[in-house]
Amino acid sequence: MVGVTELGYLGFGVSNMDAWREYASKVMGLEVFDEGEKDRFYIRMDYQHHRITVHNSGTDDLDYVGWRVAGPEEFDQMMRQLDAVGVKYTRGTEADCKERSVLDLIKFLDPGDNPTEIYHGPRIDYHKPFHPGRGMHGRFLTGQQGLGHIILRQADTQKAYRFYTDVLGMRGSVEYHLAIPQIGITAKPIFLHCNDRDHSVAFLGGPAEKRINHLMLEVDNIDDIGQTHDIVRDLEIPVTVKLGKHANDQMFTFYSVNPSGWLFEYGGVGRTASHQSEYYEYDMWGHDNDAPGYGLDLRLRYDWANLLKK
Ligand code: MBD
Ligand code: FE
Repeated sequence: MVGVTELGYLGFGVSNMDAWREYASKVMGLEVFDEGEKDRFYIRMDYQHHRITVHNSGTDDLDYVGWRVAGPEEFDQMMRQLDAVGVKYTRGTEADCKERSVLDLIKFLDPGDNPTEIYHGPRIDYHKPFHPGRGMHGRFLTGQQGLGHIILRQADTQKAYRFYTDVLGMRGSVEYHLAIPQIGITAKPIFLHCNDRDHSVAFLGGPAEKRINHLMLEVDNIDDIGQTHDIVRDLEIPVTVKLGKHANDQMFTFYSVNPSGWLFEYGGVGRTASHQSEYYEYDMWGHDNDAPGYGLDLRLRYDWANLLKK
């Protein structure tokens, strides 16, 4: 049994390419470049040729997710693991590999019908140091921990959990029990890891308009979190979840809306995966809701008014 090793690349489909170029570089501080193709541009976060391809496809959603495996042996074994459970995949052609800048890849749909790719051998441009789209105090934290984490739509979170653990080799569990009194249910989101990043993918459950709820980008310097938050606020970009600290990855983050109407979570200075299951009823602090309607209208933190009632 082999497992994926990192969340390695993403493809976004967007309707407003110019807004995305500005947003990625000037708001989020990412490096943006193109290779003269009219229908796409690339986003860098580190030495990898690109981490994100922004396609002029008009979907305003996640178009595909790329999970890395260590090398050719693991790639072959992963195909056998998919065969064993009857997942139909297509092998990337030479042109597909060139398009993604990888040595080899396969494409298939995950249990939630999210276009998923497994690859090995990303192109690394060590001659081209990462150059942020605006001043940064530190850097994006990627490396062995991949590009960040994503929250994916799944019609059946238990089925998705089984697939990502038993077939893709990830580990994790339900990590929160969050009461939602308005609808009388308890949300039980699942978080999965495949390296030292606390989670690389999570499933909230429940209906969602888009495949992706958010992409989390991690930085290694608290001053970048403050500066990016200032920029977002000054540009009056809606913040959906205010600054706060999660219980699981203990990262100091906030969530704001990107030009496609889904969310970027920006933060860092937390902890790595504990590699043993835990669950929480509350975040550490903060993360109050602000702009509603982006699929994260959850009360995450403890209500300290209870302190006086008891
Ligand atoms: C996360 O990264 C997150 O997005 C939520 C909703 C809860 C815990 C960690
Ligand atoms: Fe998150």
